Amino acid sequence: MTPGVTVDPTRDRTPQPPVPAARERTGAAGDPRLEGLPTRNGAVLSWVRDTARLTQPDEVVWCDGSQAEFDRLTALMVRSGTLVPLNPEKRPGSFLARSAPGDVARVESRTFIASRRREDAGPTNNWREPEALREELAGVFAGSMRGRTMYVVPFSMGPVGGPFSRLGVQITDSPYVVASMRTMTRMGSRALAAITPGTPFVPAVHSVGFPLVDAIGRSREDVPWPCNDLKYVAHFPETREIFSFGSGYGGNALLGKKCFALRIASAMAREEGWLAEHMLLVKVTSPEQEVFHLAAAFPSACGKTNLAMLRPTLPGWRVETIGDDIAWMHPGPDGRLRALNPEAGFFGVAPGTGWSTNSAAMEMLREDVIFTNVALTDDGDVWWEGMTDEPPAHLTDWQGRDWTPDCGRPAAHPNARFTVSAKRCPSIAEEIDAPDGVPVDAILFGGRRAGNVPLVAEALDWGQGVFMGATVSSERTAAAEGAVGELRHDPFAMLPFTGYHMGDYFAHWLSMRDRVAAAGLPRVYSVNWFRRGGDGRLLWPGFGENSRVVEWICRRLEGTAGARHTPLGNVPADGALDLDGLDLAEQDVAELFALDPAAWLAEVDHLEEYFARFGARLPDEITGHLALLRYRLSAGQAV
Ligand code: OXD
Ligand code: MN
Repeated sequence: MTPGVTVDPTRDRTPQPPVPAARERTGAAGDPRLEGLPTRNGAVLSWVRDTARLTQPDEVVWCDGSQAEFDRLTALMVRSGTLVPLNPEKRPGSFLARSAPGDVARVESRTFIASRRREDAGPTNNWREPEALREELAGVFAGSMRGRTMYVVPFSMGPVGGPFSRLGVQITDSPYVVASMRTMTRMGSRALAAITPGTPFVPAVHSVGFPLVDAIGRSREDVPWPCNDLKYVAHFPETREIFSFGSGYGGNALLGKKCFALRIASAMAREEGWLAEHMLLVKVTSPEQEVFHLAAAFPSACGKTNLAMLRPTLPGWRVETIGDDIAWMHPGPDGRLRALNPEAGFFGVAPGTGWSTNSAAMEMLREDVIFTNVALTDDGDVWWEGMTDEPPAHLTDWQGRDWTPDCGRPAAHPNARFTVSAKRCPSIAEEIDAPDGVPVDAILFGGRRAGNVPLVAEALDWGQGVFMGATVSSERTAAAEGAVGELRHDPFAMLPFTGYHMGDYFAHWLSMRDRVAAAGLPRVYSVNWFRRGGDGRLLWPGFGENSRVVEWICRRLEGTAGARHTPLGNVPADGALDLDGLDLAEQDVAELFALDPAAWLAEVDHLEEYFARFGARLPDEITGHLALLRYRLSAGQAV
């Protein structure tokens, strides 16, 4: 299938711009002249021209991904007030951006999946009829870039030219997005050169929706963080296209990330027999120099970056980082499931990241970082809750207001972020650039659960593992809109990121059993670092101590660690989890694995109700696992 060549017929009905479009290099009125343009790919050129005709920018700039281009853009944003340069002695090469207060997180309520049939988007997505949505989008994008520059940003998800890599081109009117895409993807001339005529690419159109000139030519001043109250994050998985309007923030605007690498890629993966997942990826080396690769799915802001950059407290163990958010997993020619991180940088949650919780991340953030919505110190550095135990006496908060520790407001927004190249990470594994990825030995599913879910449990087989993924739920965090703390089902941590029907997604996961040799299938585990005791205290110290759970998993893979059966899967046998040197009461250890059948039976009831939403598309095997769990809980049986 060749995406990106479709010219939306609704665009032709849009009134032609009163101002000349696409001056720079593209000739008058967006008419492409081939000489001087960095590509001769007609599909790219006509799509760029059509988008320029619709959005009516003052000029079009083709991005090459160079340092000089990045420096030009950051200088421009410093002049416009979008970026505050940080003190070069404290934080070299780094900047602070403050977003508009209404543009601080992913907007799930305005995230759309447009498939011809409503049932193909399923009950967990906001469905739109594709032609109606195209028409609506043509309306909002018409003239949306007036007075601005339109940037054309070619990028590759995965190393350019790799067998599992995919290409995209984002059009955007936000220089912040261009600079961030350069960090987060392989962006620029090499990616564009790889999009030869006929090569599929995902076209992604983005506008902050704040034109500087209106339809009758009146101008207005720009603002440091332009955006629009009306937002769309729209996906067309069948034609593999993305449109995003009204937000300049994170996953709404850096379209290679959630939009392409998860929502569109999950639909591609289903068609083509692979998996696009919301997972971190690490390489673990044991004291005996055995290497294991683990992929782990957690809902947003549940400590993925911390696990991805784990510094084990157990002597002799080493964890290297391959990815912190997304893994693409393909059946490899070696009969294994091979995973790659399609991104090239980290867009991590800053609050909660500190020297005592994630020292690798703190080292990574020493230079060349764009921070968004963190607080500014009086000496031109950054601060956020959790960075140090003692807050500074005075700060400028994420909205530019004076802040003191007793003012009753957080200094950084809870979803404040850093954007930094993976190359800056001290624990980065060289395999981040391996075009064919790494073989996956184990997959972990986790959530933020105060009760019920044990510290770790091992699935007996792939089917039970898929059931574990399907039953993930987690207390809500600040990464998306909604009430923080409320429990929500988040199957495979993919609830906001699956580009098609969730029931079909479960079935696709089950089908991987037929695509990967039995011996090559990863083992599956559920983990929960967030269990609380009856008194509300977190029972597990987490962070570096999670290496103890990682050790047990690796020893299970080797076949040397003991386990005992429970209705939820295998948990460590007495003494099999190394707790040496941890000041953990026996009672707390028991509570970490406690299984209250009544509470679990209530959870099974909730799951049954939740799964009923998927109707006939829920695989029988999932229903079977739920029934089996109910039976084992009521019969007081082990697995
Ligand atoms: C993220 C998210 O930004 O999951 O990674 O929300
Ligand atoms: Mn994420």
